[in-house]
Amino acid sequence: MANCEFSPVSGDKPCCRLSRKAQVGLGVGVLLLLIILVVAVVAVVRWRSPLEWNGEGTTKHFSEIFLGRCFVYTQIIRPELRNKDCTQIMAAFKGAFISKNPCSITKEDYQPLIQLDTKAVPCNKTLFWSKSKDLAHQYTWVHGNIFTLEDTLLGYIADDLTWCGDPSTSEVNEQSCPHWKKDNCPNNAASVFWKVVSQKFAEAACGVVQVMLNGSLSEPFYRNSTFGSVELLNLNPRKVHTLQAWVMHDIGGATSNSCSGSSLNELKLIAMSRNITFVCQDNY
Ligand code: JS2
Repeated sequence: MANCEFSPVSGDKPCCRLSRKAQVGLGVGVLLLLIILVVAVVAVVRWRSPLEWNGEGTTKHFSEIFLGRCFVYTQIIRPELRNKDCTQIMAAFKGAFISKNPCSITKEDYQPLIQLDTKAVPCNKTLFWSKSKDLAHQYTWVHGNIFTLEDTLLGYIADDLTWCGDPSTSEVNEQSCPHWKKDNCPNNAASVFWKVVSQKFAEAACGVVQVMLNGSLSEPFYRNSTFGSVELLNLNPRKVHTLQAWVMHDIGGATSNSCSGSSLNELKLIAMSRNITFVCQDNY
């Protein structure tokens, strides 16, 4: 308690000197208050700033690129899609990952977007690929009447882009995004997107479907690839009667594998087990 003493000489009002114990208590209280204040400020700063990851951040000017590609695709490449609302498509795309934990994205998060992409590829015109992206795209660019996933609206818009969000903000995270391996984050926004659209692309395929494989690799076909683990297993045998593999070799490169190799034989067995006829051609 404070000891109150009246000083007759100065006529001052009674002045209260805190007891030693009260002074220590007050000091500890002030110190605790300061610590709580500092912790609160740090927490707010950290809460407000995006999480840091090992992968590259969202592609710069993401929204502008997204909208630009959407308009090019719907107004020039596929004018029959001119009535598609690119702003609505981008809102549905962002709605899948903005303000969410970037390592807990689900297939359901992308369903509103998938429902906006209704154009299916004509029968006999689907081209899958694995470790042969550039050649596959050169082929479809030249031939025009056969389509990879990246020749469809969503694949065309998203190809080679990086994106992720953060629980603390409604903006994309441009500083960093989770790396599926280094951050042990398989359910990141981009990986889940490609699995979802690859599955839908395969489910919609019909007639004879093609896959371009890289014969300069020791294993042109491997089960854990997106083609091997998602698309091949989501082909509908009631719609797809034949899978045609094109094993392509780098010109002047190693010819380490071909239709007669064990890797292609594994693919053949999987196709046949799903009642899909398998045909293979070297260097189609
Ligand atoms: C990250 C991307 C991108 O049949 C093809 C395509 O339809 C594709 O969707 O899936 C197959 C290729 O995947 P796969 O067999 O694992 O081969 P890869 O050469 O290792 O290509 C991996 C890319 C798969 C998904 N993906 N991922 N960033 O821009 C991108 N574009 C695609 N298609």
